[in-house]
Amino acid sequence: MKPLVLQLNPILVPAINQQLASLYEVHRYYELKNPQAWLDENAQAVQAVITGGHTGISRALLERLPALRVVAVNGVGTDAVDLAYCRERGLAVTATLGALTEDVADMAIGMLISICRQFGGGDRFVRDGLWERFPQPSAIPLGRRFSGMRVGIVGMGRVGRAVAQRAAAFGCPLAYTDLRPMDDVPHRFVADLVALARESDALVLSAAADSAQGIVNAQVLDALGPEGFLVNVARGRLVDEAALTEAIVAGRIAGAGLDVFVDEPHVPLALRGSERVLLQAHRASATWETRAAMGQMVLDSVAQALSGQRPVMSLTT
Ligand code: 8YV
Repeated sequence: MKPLVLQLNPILVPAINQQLASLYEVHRYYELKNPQAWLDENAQAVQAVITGGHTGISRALLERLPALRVVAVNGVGTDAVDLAYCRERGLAVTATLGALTEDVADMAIGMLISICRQFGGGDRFVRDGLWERFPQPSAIPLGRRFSGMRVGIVGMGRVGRAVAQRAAAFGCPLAYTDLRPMDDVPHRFVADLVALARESDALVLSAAADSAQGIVNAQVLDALGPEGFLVNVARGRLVDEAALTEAIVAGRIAGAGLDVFVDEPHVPLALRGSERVLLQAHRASATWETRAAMGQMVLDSVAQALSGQRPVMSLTT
């Protein structure tokens, strides 16, 4: 009999799904009509869980799965999994470390350039026929130069470093904040986030959200100021979303590029209605290349755990 695997959110690469199906009896929790009834019948037999970084798994569900040997997160964020509990239980929680770094950094820089140069507004101006109605160049406001902008990076992990590498290529002076300065990072460390915001033209959020919550608050946004831009490719909850919405609507910051939100897929209406923001549906890692690499890591982690090995990508065992 094939081992039973419970999948909590979809994998979008068919070849990965085919391999999963050939090796395991895969049940898609998100497609179950009656998840409780399914659990009553099958929970005891589940050996592996596959989930997304944002979805994670609740402690209550973990407690219902006594035979579980691995939670394979198809992502790098493990903030939605109770790692301390899993560690105590000797349960492997794996992540797709390193697989999505380049794509997420590309997205951060892409969004930053887009909000500085108003790609969204420019596209709509042409698409909606406004260029023909208002052909004079003054019909669209001038944008802001990204090259050379002072960029502050919040969270100097893999993604933060990849953002720094890209921003450096655009001639941007860089500074960063994190829990502590890092010996192997050549850029300036600024311990205080308000101070970093004050001396940055753009803040890029690439921090883990395991403990940090609402760190980008009204004070940080005001320090960033009416000429400043914010990009978030990490987690929505790093930002006080109500404060951000107010700052955007009042023009207390210049603009924001947001791939993540507090309560996905819900995005505050005021943000949806603002020309100052560029919105994405949590897609920073959504390329074929990255999702295939992530899927392969998930396959490897499940195989390693179920064959009794410590998964190479385990964060808890
Ligand atoms: C993914 C993420 O969209 O890595 C993460 O933590 O949030 C994202 O890159 C997600 O995990 C896809 O399942």
